[in-house]
Amino acid sequence: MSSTSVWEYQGCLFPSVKYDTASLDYAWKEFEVRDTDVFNITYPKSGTTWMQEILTLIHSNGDPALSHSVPSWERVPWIEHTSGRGYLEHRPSPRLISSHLPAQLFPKSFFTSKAKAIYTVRNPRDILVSLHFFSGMTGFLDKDEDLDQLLSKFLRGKVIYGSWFDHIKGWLEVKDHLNLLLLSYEELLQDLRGSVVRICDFLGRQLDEAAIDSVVENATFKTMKDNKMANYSLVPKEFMDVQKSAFLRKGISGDWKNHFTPSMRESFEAAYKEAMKDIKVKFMWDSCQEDGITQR
Ligand code: PPS
Repeated sequence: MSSTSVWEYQGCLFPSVKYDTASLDYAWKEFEVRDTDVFNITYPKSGTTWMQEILTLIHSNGDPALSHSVPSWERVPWIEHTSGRGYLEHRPSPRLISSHLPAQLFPKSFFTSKAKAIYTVRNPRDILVSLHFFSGMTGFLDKDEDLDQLLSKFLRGKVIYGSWFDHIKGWLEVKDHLNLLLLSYEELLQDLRGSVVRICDFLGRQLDEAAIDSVVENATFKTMKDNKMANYSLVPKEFMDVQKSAFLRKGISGDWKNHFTPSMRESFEAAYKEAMKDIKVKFMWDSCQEDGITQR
């Protein structure tokens, strides 16, 4: 597929499928955030689908019926998709909403609301590997490139949703003025139950032990991989071919070590060090290149 598969809106690249100027304008300028809304914000490949599952399960008190009968993208839809308005405008509260948007293109009304948001971050090295396999299984992203070429685009921000560095910095800059919980994919991996409890506390949801157990059980990699409402096997093959690469592919941290060459490591480390030098938050992958976040 040629590079025309992505297009630019306000300086940021978007896939040509599921997005257009009207949908991005709607999300940014028209969408009316309610104080009861709960947002699942991520840069792509950082754990969006995982959080969609966790939020659905928390909101149904651990009952997996909804997450096993309605696709994840309908349960916790993306505001910026062309289908966003239709799914969300008349949905009763509380709405669960996903978004990959950078802070500067996020609904303006969010910043004056009391809505809650969870921003899930992931080691960008693993995001890059995940994105590479994802690009290979979709019919709407460039796939004629090796990981090295994707790395070069990633470091220049010439990938969908723009620069990871800008995304992170943009959200970290505003987080203290918002109802925002910062979580990492690696924390979810390390302690799923503890993370679910943290999310419940943040959302003010009181689930009993059995309900929490059910959230955890139904949000494991294995359960989600077998759940056709979460594994994207329902999507037509021309858009996502799970035979080429499963959407829930490996579900681990540190896979980048199996794919980065020494020269890729070197260029990534140099770019990361420079771009992140003023960042106050210390990510655990910065010290052991594996795990979640700690605040400095
Ligand atoms: S997307 O396309 O942006 O919505 O993708 P996203 O859901 O953000 O990220 C996909 C990666 O998340 C992994 N994933 C999980 N890992 C562990 N446990 C669970 N339950 C889980 N659910 C999704 C998924 O496998 C993708 O990562 P990779 O590294 O490709 O396996």
